[in-house]
Amino acid sequence: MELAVSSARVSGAYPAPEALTTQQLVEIYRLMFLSRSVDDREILLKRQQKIFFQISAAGHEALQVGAALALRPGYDWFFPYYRDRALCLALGVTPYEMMLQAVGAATDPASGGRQMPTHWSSRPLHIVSTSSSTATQLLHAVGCAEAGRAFSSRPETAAKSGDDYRAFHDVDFHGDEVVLACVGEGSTSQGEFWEAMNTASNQKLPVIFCVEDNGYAISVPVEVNTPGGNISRLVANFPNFHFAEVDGNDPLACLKAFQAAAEHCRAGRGPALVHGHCVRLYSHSLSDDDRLYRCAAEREADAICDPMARMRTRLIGDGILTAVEMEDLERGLEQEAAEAAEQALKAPEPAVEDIATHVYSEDLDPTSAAFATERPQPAAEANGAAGASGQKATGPRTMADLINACLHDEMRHDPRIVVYGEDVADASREEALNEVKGKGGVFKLTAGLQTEFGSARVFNSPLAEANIVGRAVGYALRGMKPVVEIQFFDYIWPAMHQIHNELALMRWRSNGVWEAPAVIRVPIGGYLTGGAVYHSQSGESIFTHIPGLRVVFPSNALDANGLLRTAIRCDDPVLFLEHKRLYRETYGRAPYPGPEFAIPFGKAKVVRPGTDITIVTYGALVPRALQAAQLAERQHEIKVEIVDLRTLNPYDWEAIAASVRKTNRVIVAHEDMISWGYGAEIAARIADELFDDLDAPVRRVGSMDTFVAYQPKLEDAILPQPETILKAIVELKKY
Ligand SMILES: Cc1ncc(C[n+]2csc(CCOP(=O)(O)OP(=O)(O)O)c2C)c(N)n1
Ligand SMILES: [Mg+2]
Repeated sequence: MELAVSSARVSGAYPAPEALTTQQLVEIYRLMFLSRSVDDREILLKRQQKIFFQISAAGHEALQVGAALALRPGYDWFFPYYRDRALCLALGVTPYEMMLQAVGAATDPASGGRQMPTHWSSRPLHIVSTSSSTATQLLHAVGCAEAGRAFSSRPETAAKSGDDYRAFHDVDFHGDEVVLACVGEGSTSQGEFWEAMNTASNQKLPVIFCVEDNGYAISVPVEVNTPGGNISRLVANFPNFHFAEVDGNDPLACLKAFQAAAEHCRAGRGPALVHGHCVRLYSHSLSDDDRLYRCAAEREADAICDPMARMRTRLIGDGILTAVEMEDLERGLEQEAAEAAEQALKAPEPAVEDIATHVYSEDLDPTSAAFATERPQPAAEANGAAGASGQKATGPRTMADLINACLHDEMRHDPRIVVYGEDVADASREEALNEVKGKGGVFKLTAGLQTEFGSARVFNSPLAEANIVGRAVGYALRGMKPVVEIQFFDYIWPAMHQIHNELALMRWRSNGVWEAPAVIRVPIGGYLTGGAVYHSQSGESIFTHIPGLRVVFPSNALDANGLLRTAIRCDDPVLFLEHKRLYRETYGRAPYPGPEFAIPFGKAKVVRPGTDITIVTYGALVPRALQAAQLAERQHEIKVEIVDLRTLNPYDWEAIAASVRKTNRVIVAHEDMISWGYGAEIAARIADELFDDLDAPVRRVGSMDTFVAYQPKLEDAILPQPETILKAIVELKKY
């Protein structure tokens, strides 16, 4: 009998268990045994210190092969977790490819030696890059399903465009595609599991959640993670779901369960959850020893359930294979795993010079001249544009107006944009819009978008920040452009895990195969008189510390418009910080600059020329520094030059250096706390690289090292004021 992994897959999904051919039955066993063989070979390599980490699928093979064979690689979409070796083998990843990752080879197709073994990724098979974080992938799966639905219902969305990120994103989609998302039972305790269930249920998305329940999360037994010890019972009331609880040691029962789940999803009836009870035959990983926390009897009971033994007995018992044929098959598979390892050990190691490749897009550089259309259009040309209310745009407009106008223009320009977040829609109950004006964001920045572009493109999310960003990752990796809103910077923290470990990392960890170029708009900052602790926070340096994430912080209406356009059209994830106090200030208003106005990232602006002292700043400190500079000139005849950075990552080092070389004195000023703030990095670099140009120490101005208080007197004292900056100017000039 001739057997090969690829032959299992050419026909797409397998038929129902009753209709399986003997070859297909053997193939199921072959895949299971191959998975175990690769695990065992890796364990050997780890003990020989030829690889550096090992985690196995032992005991999960039946469940995983059943899932894979019910679905179609390269057609359906897959969000596995680290234990899904048998799943990935059955989808078409080869043992050699797995071994390449185990040895950390340059040619490891999943990550180029960047990720641990079993952190899967294959674009041709639609296996999306897996992180080590438990349950984050479930929200990506939801966003992926939403993107598939968007492409299917609006196929024109898939069209390419030469002038933005779309040039680099081939889109493929099928109206009946299904998304599989796998997770361990312990990880269902994560909020992201519940947030994913929420949206999948509400939107009837074709997502199959596969809970691989081996009864343990490292050393923590299921009843500690799951009240009552059974996740199926807890989720049973989610609407629109198909639920199945299955013996995860029986591959045919599993295949059947996943086939029924897929049918439910493909028919558009909603998501499914297949809860498979399986066994963890080895310890959690090779770094764990389960004899430290599991009784011998319990471990022995699991060993008896080994799915491999059951399927072997069945194939021999039913006369499908003789004992000798079985023996030949198994030795052949062990040999295959051994040869894959041997080959992989000869593979080239990654080059140190390539370490920084794929932190950001290699295709589209947002600092490039392509984004330098900075000269605003003459007013007459620009007058045709409409903002939220559809009125003609003339005269100076606020930052809020010009951000809103940019969102309108870009949504017209690019059908792949979706806008969602908390309260961003005009009204979720559309019929209300016959009677009322609509909300459009707590700051009205998204006003009128739903009314113009419809509820499929502009909608409210659940009140869950990880949900917002996690889904954005899923949308973006399919080639859509989510432009989402976190309502206040103060509440970005539940999304931090998704931003840090997923959004910003997707491209680098997959060695450039996947990317998630979403835009997150976030109102930030204080000076609100009463904004207090939870509506005044800054903290931009926490995000500039994340490789892969662009961080933008405009100080005026025109910059906000042009930089938001670049953020949306570029191919990197962008955190777009909008200072709430600047939204409607008289300072920095500007006429509408037209629908093609863009400003490249990394280009600072000298907003006030001077010769005596440089102030490097951004955001709400720009108008405050300007006030201080005027006072310094009037009262002390000190001529201050102000450099508005505009983007914080990348930042314009050349502009800083040119100014410091001219003035020889520099203050770095920001609203955020001084200690560990953004200014610390800039000040350190100036001290390091421009030491010979300095006539005085580098001075920093920022807020006190506290949160912002409610009482206006305290707020004034905590945040830097023009007088604070003036004091620093005068002191620095004395050197
Ligand atoms: C967010 C997060 N927290 C903690 C960990 C460390 N960790 C890795 S696996 C694991 C247990 C997962 O158990 P379960 O979900 O049941 O999956 P299993 O390993 O049993 O298949 C933990 C705590 C992690 N990887 N990610
Ligand atoms: Mg578990």
